[in-house]
Amino acid sequence: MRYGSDSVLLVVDIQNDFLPGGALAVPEGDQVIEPINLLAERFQNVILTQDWHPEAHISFASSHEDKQPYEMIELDYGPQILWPDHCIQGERGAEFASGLNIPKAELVIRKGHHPTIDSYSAFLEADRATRTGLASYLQERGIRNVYCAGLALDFCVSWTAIDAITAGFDTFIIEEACRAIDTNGSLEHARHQWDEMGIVIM
Ligand code: VGL
Ligand code: ZN
Repeated sequence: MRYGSDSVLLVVDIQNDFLPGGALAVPEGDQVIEPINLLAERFQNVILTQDWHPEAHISFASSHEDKQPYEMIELDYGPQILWPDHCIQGERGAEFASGLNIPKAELVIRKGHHPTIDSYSAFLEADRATRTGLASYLQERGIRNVYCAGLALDFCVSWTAIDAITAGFDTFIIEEACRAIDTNGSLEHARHQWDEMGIVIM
Protein backbone atom coordinates (compact mmCIF):
# COMPACT_ATOMS: atom_id res chain seq x y z
CA MET A 1 0.00 0.00 0.00
CA ARG A 2 1.09 3.56 -0.73
CA TYR A 3 0.03 6.47 1.41
CA GLY A 4 -1.37 9.64 -0.12
CA SER A 5 -0.73 13.32 0.42
CA ASP A 6 -3.10 13.36 3.40
CA SER A 7 -0.88 10.98 5.43
CA VAL A 8 2.44 11.44 7.18
CA LEU A 9 4.96 9.04 8.68
CA LEU A 10 6.40 10.49 11.90
CA VAL A 11 9.77 8.89 12.61
CA VAL A 12 10.49 9.40 16.29
CA ASP A 13 13.99 9.81 17.74
CA ILE A 14 16.13 7.40 15.71
CA GLN A 15 19.28 8.76 17.35
CA ASN A 16 22.54 7.15 18.49
CA ASP A 17 21.80 7.56 22.20
CA PHE A 18 18.67 5.39 21.89
CA LEU A 19 20.47 2.54 20.14
CA PRO A 20 22.34 -0.33 21.86
CA GLY A 21 25.55 1.16 23.29
CA GLY A 22 23.98 4.63 23.57
CA ALA A 23 23.44 6.68 26.72
CA LEU A 24 19.73 5.78 26.96
CA ALA A 25 19.73 2.59 24.95
CA VAL A 26 16.37 1.10 24.00
CA PRO A 27 16.64 -2.71 23.81
CA GLU A 28 16.75 -3.76 20.13
CA GLY A 29 16.43 -0.10 19.14
CA ASP A 30 18.66 -0.70 16.11
CA GLN A 31 16.19 -3.23 14.73
CA VAL A 32 13.67 -0.59 13.70
CA ILE A 33 15.99 1.27 11.36
CA GLU A 34 15.66 -0.96 8.30
CA PRO A 35 11.86 -1.36 8.60
CA ILE A 36 11.52 2.41 8.93
CA ASN A 37 13.69 3.04 5.85
CA LEU A 38 11.45 0.71 3.85
CA LEU A 39 8.25 2.14 5.27
CA ALA A 40 9.33 5.68 4.42
CA GLU A 41 9.50 4.78 0.73
CA ARG A 42 5.73 4.26 0.77
CA PHE A 43 4.93 7.69 2.19
CA GLN A 44 4.84 10.99 0.33
CA ASN A 45 5.27 12.84 3.61
CA VAL A 46 7.87 11.91 6.21
CA ILE A 47 8.80 13.97 9.27
CA LEU A 48 11.63 13.17 11.68
CA THR A 49 11.80 14.09 15.35
CA GLN A 50 15.04 14.63 17.24
CA ASP A 51 15.41 14.72 21.03
CA TRP A 52 17.62 17.78 21.48
CA HIS A 53 18.60 18.76 25.02
CA PRO A 54 20.93 21.47 26.28
CA GLU A 55 23.59 20.41 28.79
CA ALA A 56 22.28 20.11 32.36
CA HIS A 57 18.73 19.66 31.10
CA ILE A 58 16.10 19.36 33.83
CA SER A 59 15.27 15.76 32.78
CA PHE A 60 18.81 14.55 33.54
CA ALA A 61 19.40 12.84 36.91
CA SER A 62 22.82 14.52 36.95
CA SER A 63 21.12 17.93 37.17
CA HIS A 64 19.60 17.07 40.58
CA GLU A 65 21.43 16.38 43.79
CA ASP A 66 21.35 12.79 45.07
CA LYS A 67 19.18 11.51 42.23
CA GLN A 68 19.71 8.44 40.08
CA PRO A 69 18.44 7.73 36.57
CA TYR A 70 14.88 6.30 36.44
CA GLU A 71 13.90 7.93 39.75
CA MET A 72 10.82 10.13 39.70
CA ILE A 73 10.70 13.74 40.89
CA GLU A 74 8.00 16.38 41.08
CA LEU A 75 8.52 19.49 38.90
CA ASP A 76 6.32 22.59 38.44
CA TYR A 77 4.49 20.82 35.63
CA GLY A 78 4.11 17.44 37.38
CA PRO A 79 6.01 14.17 37.77
CA GLN A 80 9.20 13.74 35.77
CA ILE A 81 11.26 10.58 35.32
CA LEU A 82 14.96 11.34 35.52
CA TRP A 83 17.15 10.03 32.70
CA PRO A 84 20.83 9.52 32.08
CA ASP A 85 22.33 12.47 30.17
CA HIS A 86 21.31 11.91 26.55
CA CYS A 87 20.83 13.60 23.17
CA ILE A 88 22.87 16.67 24.01
CA GLN A 89 22.71 19.31 21.28
CA GLY A 90 25.51 18.93 18.76
CA GLU A 91 26.95 15.76 20.26
CA ARG A 92 27.27 12.40 18.54
CA GLY A 93 24.58 10.81 20.71
CA ALA A 94 22.04 13.28 19.39
CA GLU A 95 22.80 12.57 15.73
CA PHE A 96 20.46 10.41 13.69
CA ALA A 97 21.55 6.77 13.44
CA SER A 98 23.94 6.41 10.52
CA GLY A 99 21.76 3.67 9.01
CA LEU A 100 18.70 5.89 8.83
CA ASN A 101 18.23 6.69 5.16
CA ILE A 102 15.27 8.96 4.46
CA PRO A 103 16.52 11.75 2.20
CA LYS A 104 12.99 12.89 1.43
CA ALA A 105 12.12 13.75 5.04
CA GLU A 106 10.61 17.23 4.76
CA LEU A 107 10.81 18.49 8.34
CA VAL A 108 12.82 17.78 11.48
CA ILE A 109 11.12 18.67 14.75
CA ARG A 110 13.60 19.15 17.57
CA LYS A 111 12.15 18.79 21.05
CA GLY A 112 13.31 19.07 24.64
CA HIS A 113 15.39 22.17 23.91
CA HIS A 114 13.88 24.29 26.67
CA PRO A 115 16.24 23.87 29.67
CA THR A 116 13.44 23.52 32.22
CA ILE A 117 10.81 21.54 30.27
CA ASP A 118 11.10 17.98 28.98
CA SER A 119 9.28 16.97 25.81
CA TYR A 120 8.47 13.40 24.89
CA SER A 121 5.80 14.46 22.42
CA ALA A 122 6.47 16.01 19.03
CA PHE A 123 3.38 18.22 19.54
CA LEU A 124 3.25 19.43 23.15
CA GLU A 125 6.01 19.73 25.72
CA ALA A 126 5.78 18.13 29.17
CA ASP A 127 4.20 21.24 30.71
CA ARG A 128 1.31 20.33 28.33
CA ALA A 129 1.14 23.99 27.26
CA THR A 130 4.20 24.79 25.12
CA ARG A 131 3.52 23.82 21.49
CA THR A 132 6.06 22.78 18.90
CA GLY A 133 3.97 23.99 15.94
CA LEU A 134 3.67 20.51 14.42
CA ALA A 135 -0.15 20.32 14.60
CA SER A 136 -0.49 23.58 12.66
CA TYR A 137 2.09 22.46 10.12
CA LEU A 138 0.19 19.23 9.46
CA GLN A 139 -3.15 21.02 9.27
CA GLU A 140 -1.84 23.58 6.79
CA ARG A 141 -0.50 20.75 4.64
CA GLY A 142 -3.91 19.03 4.60
CA ILE A 143 -2.72 15.98 6.50
CA ARG A 144 -5.37 13.91 8.27
CA ASN A 145 -3.62 10.63 9.09
CA VAL A 146 -0.57 10.37 11.32
CA TYR A 147 1.45 7.13 11.35
CA CYS A 148 4.01 6.85 14.17
CA ALA A 149 7.15 4.71 14.35
CA GLY A 150 10.44 4.83 16.25
CA LEU A 151 11.81 5.05 19.80
CA ALA A 152 10.83 4.72 22.48
CA LEU A 153 7.37 3.18 22.04
CA ASP A 154 6.28 3.81 25.65
CA PHE A 155 7.57 7.41 25.84
CA CYS A 156 8.14 9.58 22.82
CA VAL A 157 6.11 7.48 20.37
CA SER A 158 3.23 7.07 22.81
CA TRP A 159 3.03 10.72 23.88
CA THR A 160 3.29 11.82 20.25
CA ALA A 161 0.45 9.51 19.20
CA ILE A 162 -1.76 10.64 22.10
CA ASP A 163 -1.25 14.29 21.20
CA ALA A 164 -1.84 13.55 17.51
CA ILE A 165 -5.24 11.99 18.15
CA THR A 166 -6.12 14.74 20.63
CA ALA A 167 -5.34 17.30 17.92
CA GLY A 168 -7.90 15.56 15.69
CA PHE A 169 -5.73 13.40 13.43
CA ASP A 170 -6.52 9.75 12.74
CA THR A 171 -3.57 8.15 14.49
CA PHE A 172 -1.76 4.86 14.01
CA ILE A 173 1.22 3.21 15.71
CA ILE A 174 3.19 0.80 13.53
CA GLU A 175 4.28 -1.49 16.32
CA GLU A 176 6.88 -3.55 14.45
CA ALA A 177 8.77 -0.36 13.72
CA CYS A 178 8.95 0.61 17.41
CA ARG A 179 10.78 -0.63 20.52
CA ALA A 180 10.08 0.23 24.18
CA ILE A 181 12.15 1.16 27.23
CA ASP A 182 9.55 -0.48 29.52
CA THR A 183 10.45 0.90 32.95
CA ASN A 184 8.01 0.58 35.91
CA GLY A 185 5.09 -0.66 33.83
CA SER A 186 5.37 2.17 31.31
CA LEU A 187 4.49 0.01 28.30
CA GLU A 188 1.41 -1.51 29.94
CA HIS A 189 0.25 1.97 30.96
CA ALA A 190 0.76 3.27 27.44
CA ARG A 191 -1.28 0.40 25.92
CA HIS A 192 -4.25 1.26 28.16
CA GLN A 193 -4.09 4.87 27.02
CA TRP A 194 -3.99 3.92 23.31
CA ASP A 195 -7.05 1.72 23.84
CA GLU A 196 -8.98 4.43 25.59
CA MET A 197 -8.15 7.07 23.03
CA GLY A 198 -8.81 5.03 19.90
CA ILE A 199 -5.28 4.96 18.56
CA VAL A 200 -4.96 2.15 16.02
CA ILE A 201 -2.11 -0.32 16.55
CA MET A 202 -0.95 -1.91 13.34
C1 VGL B 1 12.85 9.59 25.17
C2 VGL B 1 13.20 9.48 27.42
C3 VGL B 1 13.82 10.70 27.41
C4 VGL B 1 12.29 8.93 23.95
C5 VGL B 1 13.46 10.83 25.14
O1 VGL B 1 12.72 9.26 22.81
O2 VGL B 1 11.40 8.06 24.11
N1 VGL B 1 12.71 8.94 26.32
N2 VGL B 1 13.95 11.37 26.25
ZN1 ZN C 1 15.09 13.15 26.19
